[in-house]
Amino acid sequence: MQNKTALVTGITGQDGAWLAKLLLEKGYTVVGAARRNSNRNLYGLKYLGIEEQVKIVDMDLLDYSNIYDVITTIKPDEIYNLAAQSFVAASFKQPLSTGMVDGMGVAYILDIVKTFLPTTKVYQASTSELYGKVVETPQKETTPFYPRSPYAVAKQYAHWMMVNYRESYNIFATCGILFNHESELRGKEFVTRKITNHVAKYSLGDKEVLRLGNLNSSRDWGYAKDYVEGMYLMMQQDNPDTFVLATGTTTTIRDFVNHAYNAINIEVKWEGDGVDEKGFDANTGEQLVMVDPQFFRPAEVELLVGDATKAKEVLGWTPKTSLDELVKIMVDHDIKLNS
Ligand code: NAP
Ligand code: G4F
Repeated sequence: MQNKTALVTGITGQDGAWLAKLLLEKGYTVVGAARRNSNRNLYGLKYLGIEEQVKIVDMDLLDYSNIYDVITTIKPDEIYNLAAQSFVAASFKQPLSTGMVDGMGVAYILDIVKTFLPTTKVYQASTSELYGKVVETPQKETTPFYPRSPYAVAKQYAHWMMVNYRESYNIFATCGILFNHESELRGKEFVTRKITNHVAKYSLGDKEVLRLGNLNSSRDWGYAKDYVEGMYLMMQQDNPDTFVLATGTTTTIRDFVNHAYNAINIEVKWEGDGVDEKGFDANTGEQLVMVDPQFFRPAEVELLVGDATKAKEVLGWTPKTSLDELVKIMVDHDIKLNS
């Protein structure tokens, strides 16, 4: 068993909860950092039965002095920086605050570590959104970046600051370039959870039509519980590095809808093109899905599919959960939650 202290930022988010659970199982003392909020959401920690075991501290990535106080008081062995304004669509509406949190927030952490705790290991949540308008498929560690949103641009700054501090100051600054990973703890604004929550409600009698944006974009979706194992393994290495975590399979939004309705034994039949495309229940003819342009983005990332060979060879990491299993976990959970 480990006798280490980990500081996990973004503890109220999806990955924060899953990672905290894993680290507790490994024997870590886990301190979870959350920004002050009038109504703090600890649902994930409660759901995983670990609310009492994680000490929560107030830490806002916008505030250097706050980050300094927390890090120098706790003196963690490992910092997992999962906090971010993580919703790509919102970053087009809030480009500046997204840049401050997702970009500058990481620079603050790195500089505090470099100056006061140079042996503390730092993990940064980099993202497949860095590949954006992809220049190579599948995408791997050496694929050049082409960010397509203020979110991805901010994450690119953070990513290169990690690499720069690693190379300049010998800081253990490791980046996980994670492809989309989902779970029953995913925020309901993200497309997978929006779909599974809608399908769950549909199965319980709420017959509203599901409104979606771009049905053609394609994502490499895995299960968050599997991906936090990869984060932990990256931090157990002797040297800092960058790793892609992905399943290697890509699926369109349209096909994710098919999987989700299949989980409640409905087959979807698609008709029409572009904004006129609609999904119907193949048996009853009832309309299930429509396209709503309000969910289009100013610039889209059309295709992501990752190559996680390096993570497999160096870390021994592979994803364990198939897309069908993931969809079933999410739909079943949302049916329970809405019942
Ligand atoms: P998430 O559920 O949206 O969680 C984000 C967390 O960041 C929340 O706890 C949020 O707190 C916190 N946060 C936001 N602004 C903050 C601030 N100013 N100061 C302190 N905390 C702040 O995201 P996730 O899916 O767990 O993702 C974890 C990380 O991985 C993020 O950095 C994300 O960008 C990155 N990532 C995610 C994926 C994915 O598919 N999930 C893939 C690649 C990379 P509140 O509860 O107060 O909002
Ligand atoms: O679920 P999304 O909002 O996730 P997105 O943009 O891929 O970002 C997520 O994954 C990234 C890793 O690649 C993370 F870095 C990031 O923090 C976040 O976790 O959208 C997925 C796709 C997009 O192409 C979007 O245009 O789904 C498309 N989409 C179609 N209709 C929709 C909708 N997205 C949302 N959120 N809502 C829709 O109605």
